[in-house]
Amino acid sequence: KDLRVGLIGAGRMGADHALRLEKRISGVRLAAVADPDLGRAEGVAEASGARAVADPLEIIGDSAVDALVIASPGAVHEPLLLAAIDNDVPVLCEKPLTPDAKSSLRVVEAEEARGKRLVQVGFMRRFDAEYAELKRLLDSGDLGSPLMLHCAHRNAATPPGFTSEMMIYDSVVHEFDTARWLLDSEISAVSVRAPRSSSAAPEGLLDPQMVTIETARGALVDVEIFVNCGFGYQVRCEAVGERGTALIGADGGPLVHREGRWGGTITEDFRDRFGAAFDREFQRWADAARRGEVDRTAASTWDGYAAAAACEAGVRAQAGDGRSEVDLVERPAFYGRT
Ligand code: ISE
Repeated sequence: KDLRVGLIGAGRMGADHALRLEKRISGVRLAAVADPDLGRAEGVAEASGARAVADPLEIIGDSAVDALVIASPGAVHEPLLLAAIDNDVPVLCEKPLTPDAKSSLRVVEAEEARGKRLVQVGFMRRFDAEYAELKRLLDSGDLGSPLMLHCAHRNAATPPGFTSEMMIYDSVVHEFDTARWLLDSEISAVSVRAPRSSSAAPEGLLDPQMVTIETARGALVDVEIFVNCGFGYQVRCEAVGERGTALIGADGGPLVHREGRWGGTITEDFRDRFGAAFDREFQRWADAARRGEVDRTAASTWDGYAAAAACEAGVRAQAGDGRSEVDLVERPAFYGRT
């Protein structure tokens, strides 16, 4: 029996996920789409004949919906997640879990009180083939104990209204999750510094920035976040261990030689660079939900909270004297070991 999925949020991300659910994920059916802009919900729902509503709370707990994908703005995630947990509905929630640590912690506490893992957070890089291979390499010990990660996270350009703080909580949030996941450690402090801004950056945007992540187990992660690099969408990570290094995100694809030139192409946007990762994340999520489980390789509610706490430290560091410690509560046994 197909998993009947309710999609909340019919914007750019939601529309992309609707297509994914309809065309590329097996064992699911898009059963409902909710968006305050009913016209937009109807537009996304049309192809699959799904029900379109304006109020997302109408589809949470609806007997015709088995599971939820939340792709609405982070600011509205908390009440939706709490309603889903209350109704025992499995959820794949696009990052961020919620915009701040305090509200994320409320979701952690609600899920823990429910006593059942229901929520996954959409940190899709965990499902990217290169990141997964890097994680396997690090876990195997082949590189020796990890000491550092060197990361570059480059976007071609940013939408209007993108702020210096968003570069931390909307962009570098991915490195906070991948650092915790790759290095199997919580984050203890975040530093933020910046060179002079690029002349291509919109007025007032601190772009690029250099973020340094200190992990509780003593590793250091440096992240160049550059969101108006102009040339394409590029995400790189080089792990440095005591006995070796491994680099991912070097430009893939065919090496083309023609008319006296050589080179390849660079993806434009995260949806093509990580399209296959989203597909793998969604398929594993749907398969687990049909078994009444969550995909334990995905980011949990705890991971969403820990990323939110690191983002807050990053924004504090950016606004303050450059470095800030991460405030984290004790990790509940319900979420396993660090
Ligand atoms: C966006 O929200 C994402 O999640 C992308 O992965 C990231 O590269 C981009 O900077 C964010 O704005």
